[in-house]
Amino acid sequence: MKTVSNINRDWEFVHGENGKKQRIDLPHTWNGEDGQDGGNDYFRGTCTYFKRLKRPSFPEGGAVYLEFKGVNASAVVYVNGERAGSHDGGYSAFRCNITPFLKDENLIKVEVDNSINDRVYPQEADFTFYGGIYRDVNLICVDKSHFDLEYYGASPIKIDPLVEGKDGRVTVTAYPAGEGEVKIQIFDGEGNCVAELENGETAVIKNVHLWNGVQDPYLYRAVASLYCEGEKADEICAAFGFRTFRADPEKGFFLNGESYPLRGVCRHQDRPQLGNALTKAEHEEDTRLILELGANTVRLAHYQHDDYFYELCDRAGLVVWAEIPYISRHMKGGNENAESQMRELILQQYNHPSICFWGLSNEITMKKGDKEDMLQTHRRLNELCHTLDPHRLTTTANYMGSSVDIPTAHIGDVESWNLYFGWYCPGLSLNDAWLKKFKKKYPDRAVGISEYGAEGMPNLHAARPQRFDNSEEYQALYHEYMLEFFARNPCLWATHVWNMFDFAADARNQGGEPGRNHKGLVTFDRKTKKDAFYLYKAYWSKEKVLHLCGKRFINRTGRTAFVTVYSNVGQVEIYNNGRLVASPAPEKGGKVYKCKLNLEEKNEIVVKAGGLQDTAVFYKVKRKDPSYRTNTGNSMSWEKRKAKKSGKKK
Ligand code: GCB
Repeated sequence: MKTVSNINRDWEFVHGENGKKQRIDLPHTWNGEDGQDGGNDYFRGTCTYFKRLKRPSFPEGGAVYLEFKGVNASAVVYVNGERAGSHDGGYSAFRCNITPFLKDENLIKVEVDNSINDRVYPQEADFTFYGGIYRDVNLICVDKSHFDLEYYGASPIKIDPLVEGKDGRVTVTAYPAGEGEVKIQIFDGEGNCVAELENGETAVIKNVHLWNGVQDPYLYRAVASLYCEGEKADEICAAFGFRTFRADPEKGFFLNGESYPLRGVCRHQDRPQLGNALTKAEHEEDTRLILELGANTVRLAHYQHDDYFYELCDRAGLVVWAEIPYISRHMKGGNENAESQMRELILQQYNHPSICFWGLSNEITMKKGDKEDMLQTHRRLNELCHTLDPHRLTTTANYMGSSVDIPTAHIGDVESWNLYFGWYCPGLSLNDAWLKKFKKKYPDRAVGISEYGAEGMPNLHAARPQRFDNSEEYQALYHEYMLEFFARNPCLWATHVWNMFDFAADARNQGGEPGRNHKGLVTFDRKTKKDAFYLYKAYWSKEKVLHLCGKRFINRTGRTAFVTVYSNVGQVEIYNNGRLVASPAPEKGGKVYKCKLNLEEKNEIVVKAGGLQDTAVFYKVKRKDPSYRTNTGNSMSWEKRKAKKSGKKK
């Protein structure tokens, strides 16, 4: 029988620049510090990992594999000095058959390279490309007969569930290597066996229980067993779900025949110091926060995320947009890599019911490139997706600085645009104007907003918030507008906030904190929820929300101050120093309440609604608190460059 052992512990790491040796445990990155401190000068080169390994016991004729779940960006694996395998692409899994190289005592060496090149995506983007073996490494021992582990790092079981009326039809194919007989069983969510079938057969499940998004993410499970001479030689299982979906150009997204507007966030995965070297606990915390917000979809940007995250989305009912890092700049020499990353993404994550969309590219028209070659690449990627997966839709995240007519935008089944009007360009109302123009020209295309957002830092504040001030208040105002814009436009098949979390982008320097993109609704360390977080929560969550904004904006100047409250529990009352000062009428979808307050020396604000209460204290001060203003502004290159580009094209 197959055994899978995690071998994360006890590696030796040798830094490629300073030659420093270190005993480490995986997951690991060498850019945890220099990739987050700004300056765009983090080490991109080759570092080496070593691991001593005793020969594992495995049956005669069997095989031993090393399974790497994520190594950024290219890896060459050696066993006892002999090359056992290699891989290009920092976000997908790969395996090496190391059987022929094994001795009693073995030295595994992995050369990991995240240096600049023109072959492996991503090379240019607004995030840090942390080098390292930053996901799990497993040692897998299999019998002579086993399920195949040599096909693009894929799970050797493929599940195709379809819904027909009230029933589910599921075809399950397992891929044995070697001889044996495959038996497949299907279990429902309660653990009852509901079907038994032969390999490649289709089972009908009467009155199937659908996977119905966040409201009922019901999962089935398929188990394939491989028998050889009456003994079980291998077993593989995977969860799956039955659902139908479509994106209508006028009415938006439908899940299982019902309108289900996709409203959610994009996620970058990294954390302070850890970079991308995460454990399950961090993935679980991110899922909890996304669910707390009330989102029903997540765009897993800009690369393949950890297996476990897709699994969490399956269980949570979050509809996922999964994508490869074909981003910012088309590289003629990168076509093979873009295609192999797409192949791996689909084959490795095929069974997850949460995934409904494969993203072909992100803002790929931002730089001038070989346009025809880029177009061909998109056509090939699109075809590859449909060949490997006839059931899901393809999409693109397009650059707002390009014309709505760019052909790459229209190659996928649906499309989406990264719209930053009100941030990179002045004028929130340009969002409406843009969509109107798009719809006039392309009434039959399903369109969504794959990114929108504004910088917002919990330490920066403004009584009169403005674009580029990086204040928590401007970010909140911006999102107030965007939520109304979506309400006016139910045709949008999906909207994804950029971003759920702040993340590291070593090329940035703004707001007094270099190396960071602050468009998150939650800070990089996941500890602070910005005011905009509660705006979404009030709109989307079923939980009762009453949130008084500006709690961190303690020192106020002038005679009056604006008070903003986000709530979904009905009429709000606002008290200052024990006196009721306002019960404002709701604005903006009934979730936003604002009033102007006469400032006293000390203001103990209490807001009450639906049995909930929230408080803050503001002081009246003579001079603006200088710590509330950014002294670096938006002097960093990425933001400026992008603003300039978007402006130019208009
Ligand atoms: C985008 C990119 C994303 C950036 C974001 C920004 O359109 O797709 O990677 O981080 O803009 O904040 O500028």
